[in-house]
Amino acid sequence: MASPFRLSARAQSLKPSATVAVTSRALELRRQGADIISMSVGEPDFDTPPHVRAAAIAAIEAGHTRYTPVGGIPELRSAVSAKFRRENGLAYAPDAVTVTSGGKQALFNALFALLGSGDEVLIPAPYWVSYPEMVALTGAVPVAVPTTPESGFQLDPERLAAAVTPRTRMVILNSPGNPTGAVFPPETLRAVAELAQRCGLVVVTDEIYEHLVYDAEQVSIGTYAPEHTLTINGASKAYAMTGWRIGYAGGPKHVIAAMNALQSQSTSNASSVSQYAALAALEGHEDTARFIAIARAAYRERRDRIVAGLNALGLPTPTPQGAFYVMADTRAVHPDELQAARIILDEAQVAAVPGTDFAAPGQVRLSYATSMENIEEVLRRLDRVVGR
Ligand code: AKG
Repeated sequence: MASPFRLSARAQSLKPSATVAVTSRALELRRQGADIISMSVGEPDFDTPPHVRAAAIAAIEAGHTRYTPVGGIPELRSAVSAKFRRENGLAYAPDAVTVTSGGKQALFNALFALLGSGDEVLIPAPYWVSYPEMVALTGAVPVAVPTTPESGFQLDPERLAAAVTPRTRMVILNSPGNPTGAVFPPETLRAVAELAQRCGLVVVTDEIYEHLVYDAEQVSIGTYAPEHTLTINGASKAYAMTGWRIGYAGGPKHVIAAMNALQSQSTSNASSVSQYAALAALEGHEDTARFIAIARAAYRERRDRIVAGLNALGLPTPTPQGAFYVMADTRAVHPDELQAARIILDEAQVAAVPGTDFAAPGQVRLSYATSMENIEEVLRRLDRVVGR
């Protein structure tokens, strides 16, 4: 008899996350004894700062191990509100803020609170793999707005405007961007803000890489069009807290309330212990800023080394201005990026994510959130693959 567990149409149409899939495969191969260097997942290789770890241990000892309010403990919502004001110039009151299990869940809740069947959502491409999948899950339609390596993957606001139709409801921005590392300058953000105001669009801006900028200025688009913007951020990338799963969003109060209603029916609240850890990261922002400065300097050095190394190998790679990814043109390895990533994994034992699900054909994404020794070794291994 056929299994009664027939998957829903929604589950059948959903692609698993390519970034998570490659990372899981690398971990599995490593468990089997293969000498894999993972350049796949976007995860800081630094440990969570000591003042944050200490706060989590203290929270456990103090018994903060129970359900919390759905949108987060009041102290953390106040600290997030203060952070938005201090670091981004954004005025989100504590009740215009919600805390989620990672930035990913903030995005998920926001899209489910705002989108309906047939709505169109503009997403500059290459994009992070999860944006179009989450949009499609809501029944809305993701619409890619291409950018090119030649322009450093900069968004052309006129191209964005040309993609607007009567069904367009939202633009998703991610600057600094994953996978491109592009940082959109103030004039681009101002043009997108004006477009949102003119056409009545929502801007969902994912600013999770805000602190990882090297040669550019990071500006929050919410300062230009506050009434059109929902801002998403989190603890993962800046504070090396990926496993703690703390994200947050600031936006109009009725949207935050709808996101909380969704959360109350799904995860209830982000981990109580992690919330106290994130609180320490935000309240101890001077210590945290010192940690970020050290990490940023290390990432910059690694970026410069890997970009120079890949270009010297004949794998054209633009210099990203932010985040910790490079997009290498791997057509010298194989014209198809899926094959190129497979060859790089099998023959060089380097795990990297093919550009396919980022809408980046011919390219492979490497995360340089790893040691300089690993980067040197990756370049030596790739030399053997490219020079075959
Ligand atoms: C990435 O590797 O692109 C990330 O953002 C982390 C993993 C994920 O996709 O959630």
